[in-house]
Formats: sequence, C-alpha cells, structure tokens
Amino acid sequence: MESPPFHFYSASHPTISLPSYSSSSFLFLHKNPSFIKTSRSNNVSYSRTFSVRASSSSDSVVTLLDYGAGNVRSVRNAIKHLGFDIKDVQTPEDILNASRLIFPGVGAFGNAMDVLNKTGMAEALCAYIEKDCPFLGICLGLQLLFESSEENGPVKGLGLIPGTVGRFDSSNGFRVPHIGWNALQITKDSGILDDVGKHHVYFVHSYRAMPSGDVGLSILRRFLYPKVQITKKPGDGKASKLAQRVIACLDVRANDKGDLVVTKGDQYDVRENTDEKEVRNLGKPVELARQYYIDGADEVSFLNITGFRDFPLGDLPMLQVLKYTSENVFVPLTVGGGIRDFTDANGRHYTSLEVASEYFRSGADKISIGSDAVYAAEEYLRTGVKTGKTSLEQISRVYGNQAVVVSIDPRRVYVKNPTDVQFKTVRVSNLGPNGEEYAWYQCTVNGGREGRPIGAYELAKAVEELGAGEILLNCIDCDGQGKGFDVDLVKLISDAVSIPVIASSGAGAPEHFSEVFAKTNASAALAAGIFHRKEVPIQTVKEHLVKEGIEVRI
Ligand code: 1PR
Repeated sequence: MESPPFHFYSASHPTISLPSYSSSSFLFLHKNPSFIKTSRSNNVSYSRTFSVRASSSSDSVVTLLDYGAGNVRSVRNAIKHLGFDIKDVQTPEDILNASRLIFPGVGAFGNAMDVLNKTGMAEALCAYIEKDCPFLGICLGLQLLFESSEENGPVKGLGLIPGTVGRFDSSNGFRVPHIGWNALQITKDSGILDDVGKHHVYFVHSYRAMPSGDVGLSILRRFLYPKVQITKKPGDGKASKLAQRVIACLDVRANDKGDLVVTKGDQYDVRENTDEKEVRNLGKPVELARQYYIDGADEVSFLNITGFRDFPLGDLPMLQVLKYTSENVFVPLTVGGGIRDFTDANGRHYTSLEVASEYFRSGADKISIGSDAVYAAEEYLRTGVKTGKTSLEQISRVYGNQAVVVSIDPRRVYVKNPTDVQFKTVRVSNLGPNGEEYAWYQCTVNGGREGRPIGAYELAKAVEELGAGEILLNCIDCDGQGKGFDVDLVKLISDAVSIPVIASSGAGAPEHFSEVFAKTNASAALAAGIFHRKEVPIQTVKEHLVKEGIEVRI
C-alpha cells in the first residue's frame, strides 16, 4: 500500500497542493514578491506572497520557537550539528527581533493555536512574516499558517495562507498516518532544495513530521548557509514513492551489574544459557544506535524491556541514552517501555502522558505502548466506550496519532477449528504440533509473561480506534529464531487495519524482509539479533530489497 509522492510546496504555483494531502514534513516559507497570493481569514484582507528561499542572515544565531509540546530536540540537535547557536523565544518580542526564525511545530493543531494565541506569539508571528524575515516552518509550524485545520476541529489557524489542513483520506487504501521515507515532487527549483534531488525524505504525520537524516540536514544547511557552495553528493537518488522501512530495534535493560545494555531474547528470554544466567549483553545502546543510523537504518527503536516493572522516569540512564542518541542519530527514534499511569514510593502520581512527555523531551519522535494498550483495548471492547482517559487516547490527543505506536507481543495458539475460540483465527502455513490447521494469536503483557483474553486481531482493531498511529507487531514464537517473520500473523493484522504495521521478530536473512513485504501489507520490517550479531548489515538487506523491486531509502 503506497501513498503518492508528496507534492512539495510549489513556489511557482498559484495554489498549494497541501489540502488534499493534509500536510507535509518540512515546508519552508519565505515572503517574496512573486508567488503565492494569500489573504487572511479574519476579514482584514490583504495580499501577501511567499516563496521558498534561503535565509540571508549572516550571524550564527537561530531563533527557535518551541511552544512547549513535542520533541523539538531533534531540530535543536540538527541546528547545533550545523554549527549554529540557538536563541529560544521567550516573549513575542523575541520573534520580532529574530534575524531568522525556525518554528518546528510538533503536536496537535488546536493545542498549538491555543498557546500561540494566549502568549501573543500568534500576532508576533504574523508581524514577523509580514516584515519579510526568514522563516522556516516545519510541519505543524507550516500548517499553522493556513486558515484552519481539521485536526481537533476545525480550528482556526493564523490565516497567512489560504486553504485548510485536512486529514488524509484512507478510503482509497492509503495508510494513515503517512509514515516513512517518501519522495518529494519539486515543481520549481529552489536554492534550499538543491541537495534534495530524488532522495527520500521522512514523513510522519497525519499532521506532523521532523527533518531528519542527511536530506533533512541538507535542507536545513541550505537554509542556514544559503551562499555557501555545497558539493552535491554523488549518487543519483531514485526516490519515487513511499519506501518500505528497515528498522533496527534495541531491547534495553540494566544487567545484573546495573549497566544499561542492549540485550536480545530468544522467544523473549534474554538470559544466557549458562549457570549464571546473566543478561545477554550485545553492546552499548548509544553506540549501537549510532552505528545503525550510519548503516542506513530508516528508524531506530528502543524498548525498555523492564518498563513493565520499573518506572521509566526513575530510569534516568534510559532517558540519558535517548538524549545522547538524538544528538547524533538523525532518523526517527521510537521509545517504549513502561508508558502507563504510575504512583511512586512518595505517593506522587504520574500520568502516562507525563511519562510519554518526558520521553519526547528526551528525544523520542514516537513512543510505543505495550501492556497498557492491551488493558485499554480489553476495557474498550468490554464497554464499547472510549473514556478519553487511556494512555493511548491522552497521548495521541496531545501529540497526534502518528506519535503513538502500539507494540503487540502475541503468542501463537493452535486450534483444530476456527469455532474453538472466540478470537479471529488464521489458516496457518505450517501445521501445528498436532496437525492443527488454524491458530489465533494471544496478546500478552509484562514482556510476554502473562497471556490475556484478547487476540492480536481484536487488539489491533481496537487500538486503531483508540488513536494508535502505528502497530509494532512482534511474535514471541519467532523472536530471535532467525527463521523469518510470521507471515500469517503479519498478513492478518496488516489487512485488518489502515494504520501502518511494522513486522517484527524472526528476521534471519535478507530474503525474510523481501518475503514479508511481498506477501503482506507491512509498511516496515524490524529486526534486532541479525544486526546486533553482525550477521547481515542493514545495507545488504536494502540492496537485496532493491534487487527484488521493493523501494527503499538508500
Ligand atoms: O509493556 O509498555 O512496558 O512495553 C514493554 C516493551 O518491551 C514492549 O514493546 C515489549 O515488546 C518489549 N519487551 C518486553 N520484554 C521483552 C523481552 O524480549 N523479554 N522485547 C521485550 C520485545 C521484541 C522485539 C525484538 C524483535 C526482533 N522484543 O523488540 O526486537 O522480536 O527480534 P529478532 O529480530 O532478533 O527476532 P510495556
């Protein structure tokens, strides 16, 4: 299932193609006397024209508008990486005094407009853009310039660009949120897009995306260093559509000495098969993540696998890992483990939203929820009521669906007849131990320790309704076995939902990746052991996929 190449904001076109696509990741706006005519939505009607061009300011300071929600850490890190200092906007005057302003809007439209209106930033932003000063609006930071958005609403925007921001239409088969590396369709040359060529660019939205990876850095570099000649990278990118993603996963936990290590289980058992039964240690989280980024991973996931019993906000090393990783890894980071309501030893209550917020602040682009999503789905299926209070609903309301992944840990249960159970079964490709032809997939919690009375199919459909933007589909039976993904399971779930599904568990060879993409509607494939044990480099997997005619980001 593919979404079309995104139409990059066209400076030569009298209108913007955005409304039919909802939003795009990075859009750069600069007032200029020749292009798009705009008028405000609040009856103070006047014309304004914009184009995409670079900032001409020569100082080394970038003013950053961080209105307080979501992960702007990756943008911060990217700006610093390019050698610039950041001045944070504290007051509306800081906007008016900026020589170049970057607004990496993250989160939901309604909440962002509330903050901008209450703080006087909305007016300052309009005045700043009117002054023809350099402005880079990233994702929501661009969307907010439109008249209104369907997100949380309709909600009125700043009204600087005519048109509305709408939600993708998934009825034509596109998976929403649109997540992954997709092509840009640039209809007019622009200095800051010189290095983009035909490379893939990361999108993660219904309504939001962040600049990441080399292309994102390159666009940012062109904005900040407009006059510098940058040698074009060799290699002709061939991006034409949404690429299938290859994700490296790091299961992280403290070993018995208290060091945070990347570990890896066999069917979720992470202890060595020795008398000491020590936790398997496959490396250091920050170093491995950096390596996978360099090797071409499209995303990196951290799963804090003892999160079900340890409180993540008490786990400062894990937050530190995220912070350090996001300084050098410019592809999206997902983190999971322990996202739920929690009361600490001092009686202080933390909501799951607070836990997630801390992860976002530390550098996560998406968070992933395991056990808590199972309880939420069970309750929802039992009552039919969306309370709005589950972690899924709360976090997706503030950060958007695209920022919320549900991680499913199912175990295969064979049955003779589909009617033997109340859960959705599949006819299995390989018969069960007693010749069973069918199986259902039982969800578990607490790292596979406890089976629950809900199937993966039922769970997937329920969490989609509750606001999940993506599903990370593990399989306990296949985990660490290297015999391939559970294609029956991945097909069952990726056919059942319209949000993207990440196939996980069992990769042992490049052919396993092409198989899962060929036989299912998975949008991404995740692996751990094969990469940690250096059996197959990520690049080899991608080269194999290209050979098989599957589009990937190279
Ligand atoms: O329940 O919200 O605290 O989240 C806990 C998270 O930790 C869940 O996402 C759960 O999947 C994960 N988790 C808990 N225990 C384990 C364990 O292994 N003992 N890891 C665990 C899950 C599965 C994948 C693995 C793939 C690919 N690991 O992350 O990376 O199976 O492995 P492979 O390529 O080597 O086959 P909560």
